[in-house]
Amino acid sequence: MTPYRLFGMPGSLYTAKARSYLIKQRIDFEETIPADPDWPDITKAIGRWIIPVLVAPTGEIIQDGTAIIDHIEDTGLARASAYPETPVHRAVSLLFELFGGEGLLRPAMHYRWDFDETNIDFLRTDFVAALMPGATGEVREAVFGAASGRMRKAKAAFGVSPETAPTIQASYETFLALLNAHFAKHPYLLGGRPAIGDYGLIAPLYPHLARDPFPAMIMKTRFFHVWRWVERMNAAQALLDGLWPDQSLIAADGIPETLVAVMRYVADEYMPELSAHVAFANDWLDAHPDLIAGTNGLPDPGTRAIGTAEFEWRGHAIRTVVMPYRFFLMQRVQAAIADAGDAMVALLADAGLSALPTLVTHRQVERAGNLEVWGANRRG
Ligand SMILES: N[C@@H](CCC(=O)N[C@@H](CS)C(=O)NCC(=O)O)C(=O)O
Repeated sequence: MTPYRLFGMPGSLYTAKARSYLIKQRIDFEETIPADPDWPDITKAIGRWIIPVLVAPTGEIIQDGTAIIDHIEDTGLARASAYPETPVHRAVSLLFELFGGEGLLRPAMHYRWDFDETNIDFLRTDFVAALMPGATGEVREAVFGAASGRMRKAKAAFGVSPETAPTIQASYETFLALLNAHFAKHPYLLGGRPAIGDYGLIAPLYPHLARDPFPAMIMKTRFFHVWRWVERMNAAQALLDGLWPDQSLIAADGIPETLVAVMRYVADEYMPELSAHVAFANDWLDAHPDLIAGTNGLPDPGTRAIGTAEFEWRGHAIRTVVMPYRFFLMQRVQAAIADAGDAMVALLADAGLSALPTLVTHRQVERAGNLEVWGANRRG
């Protein structure tokens, strides 16, 4: 049987989430690149150029890291489900899926694109090898110029600027220190095996922050246990290093103080942005009362952003791009928090996240045909 095929790039943030999951589940898959001759037909089928894409042995095409994980879960091929069975672990893990995928874009983009002296030769070779292997001379420069130009624009849209750079660095080092303290005692976020939160966090922490030369040095020289977790997340084996007796999760649905400390960081770093984005989306939805359910409400169904929102982040007024996909991940966290009931109330308060369940967009975000679309129901 043809194995699964994963279309992505070694340096791609979101490819890392799907890849890590497929490796951990020991799925038979081949990874390939956008230069693959099958890629143009795939982009046509999904309506936009976006990675990762998983093509199943049946020919089914699945775009989006979460959708890829859920596809494998649904087929029953997962060795160890990404979704913890106990309610607190499930909610906390989904929180880290959201934060990993969407909350660390400032350091991911800053450390990739603002250290050209150290990074640029690596990035040029890496990008061209995936987009047009063998290209030389002007063609090579043009391929890299187009891709890097787009990404440098995205960097600014996530709030990276000369003014915010020192704060991004300080904040990222605080994050690494907290995570390092946690991983010094726990091989994965919740104990002896990865869950959905680990798969979310690996997205920025491997391809950008552990693989690009400049930030790799920071992680390896100063935050060993985070680096070792990155290594673990790319290995089929558990690599418990004697830290944990077996592949079980922390007993009794418990969340250790080292992880509560990381949750407090998530609250400080990300809640103002999430709140501003929800407020912006609600104004936008109110201004589009005739929006047809099942669409993104925009002329191009592949468009991912609805605008930009300003908010206060660590003493800076910054403006970032609002993408409904984030609300899709946020809704998953909120559903898990609701299911956990009283068990999450004190933990959310302790972590400074009590407002998270109250951030509600007037329509839900759903996914259909590999796209993000607004649901029919008006809420809030
Ligand atoms: N929600 C998507 C996001 C995927 C995504 O943004 N992928 C990036 C690369 S890491 C991309 O394809 N960007 C489009 C571009 O490069 O133009 C997922 O999790 O799969």
